[in-house]
Amino acid sequence: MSKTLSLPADPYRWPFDNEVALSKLAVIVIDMQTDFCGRGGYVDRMGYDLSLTRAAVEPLQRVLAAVRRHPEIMVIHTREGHRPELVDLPANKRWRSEQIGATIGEPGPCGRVLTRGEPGWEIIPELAPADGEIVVDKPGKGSFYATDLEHVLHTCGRTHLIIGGITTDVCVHTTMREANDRGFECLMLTDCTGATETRHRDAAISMISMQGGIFGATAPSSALLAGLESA
Ligand code: C5J
Repeated sequence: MSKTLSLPADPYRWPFDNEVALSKLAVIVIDMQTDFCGRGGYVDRMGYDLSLTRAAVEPLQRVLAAVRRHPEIMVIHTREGHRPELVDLPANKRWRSEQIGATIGEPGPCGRVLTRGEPGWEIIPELAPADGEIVVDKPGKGSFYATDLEHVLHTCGRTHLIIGGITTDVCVHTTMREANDRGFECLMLTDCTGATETRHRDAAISMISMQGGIFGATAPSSALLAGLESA
């Protein structure tokens, strides 16, 4: 008999179709890179409080430890970053980053800002992908844009997504919206995500529950951990 998951969430018990087999589930950890939560990275250089994006680290460690006990669940990590030649960096994205003092592609304390292969672009060691986990590199905010994520999920029969990472209001939200439009059933883990401003994080979480769950549902990671215990 296949193991299944069902858990209390907001605004409905997740998933909508009562329960999901672990073999149809993917956990997506978004952009837990030094550039978004480490000293000298992109977000730090823009002057934001790193404790807000780092708040997701420990809850995500607990979730990954629990999920890794169930090899049926697929684990996917994403990294935002640009090719060293910057041929995938739109001029307006570069210009905006320059205005705020963290020009993408230029050298900084963690190497070239948001550039593939540089120290700042790496996933932080605390959340390093384990052997066999999938890493998706993306040039934009959404994880589906200009990547093979959708193809991978379809090929591996994954219909339900549990999402965490940073930042809540940007890459996490964009990915959840993209996934929802493609018919994936999504759950965001509220304590496994953080933003550069608390009010933006809170608004992004609250928005998900409008209209009966406009993009899916949200739950604290404790609900997932309890659900996995009884799976
Ligand atoms: C941002 C992200 N905020 N990973 N990227 O620029 O959310």
